[in-house]
Amino acid sequence: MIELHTANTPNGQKPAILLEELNLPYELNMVDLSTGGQATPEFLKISPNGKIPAIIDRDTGIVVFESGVILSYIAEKTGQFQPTTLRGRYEVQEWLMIQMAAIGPIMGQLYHFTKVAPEPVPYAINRFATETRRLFGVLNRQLSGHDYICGDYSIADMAYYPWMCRAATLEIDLAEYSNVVGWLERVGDRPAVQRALGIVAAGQK
Ligand SMILES: N[C@@H](CCC(=O)N[C@@H](CS)C(=O)NCC(=O)O)C(=O)O
Repeated sequence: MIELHTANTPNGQKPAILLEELNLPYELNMVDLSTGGQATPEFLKISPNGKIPAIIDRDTGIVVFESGVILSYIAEKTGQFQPTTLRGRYEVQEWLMIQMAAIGPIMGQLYHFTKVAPEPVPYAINRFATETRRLFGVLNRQLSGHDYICGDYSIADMAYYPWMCRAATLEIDLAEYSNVVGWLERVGDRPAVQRALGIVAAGQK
């Protein structure tokens, strides 16, 4: 049984999507970010960077933090949602790393400067909006001729979806990215994805 410590954010949704896809039993523990639940001494023991999500695998005693690593751990443990070949698995890791290192942080900064910053900073908004659009273009090219990012549906898709589906909130016009639009529909139509987003939003299963 896996304990999932999470919150209703894009990174927090990713492991729930995989667990729902796998139909694995898991215990949902919501961390209240608004009251600093991520910075308590107990939580820092499982996630030293003070960020959700994190898991505790009670079967193995292994604790994992960082959403991309959590997806990789569960995929490796179950042998699902990643390719069976070494090359294929590393292709998934390449795309997962772009999500973790670029899409997440850049869209996170764009959200901050457009929705949270106490004063407008046009240089920052322009920088992060330009880079977000460039990254949407990268994914759009990768999805040309593929239904999913690495061919078959994998943990790479589960990592990108919760971020990419927020394009409208960040005023990213998807008209230029038709492959991304089709992919968003395919992934968003999956019952497990819908269940996961509903569960994390409700804070209960
Ligand atoms: N690279 C990390 C980022 C995690 C992250 O930024 N989590 C945010 C929510 S999406 C968080 O815990 N924020 C609370 C805080 O910064 O205090 C991952 O993907 O797991």
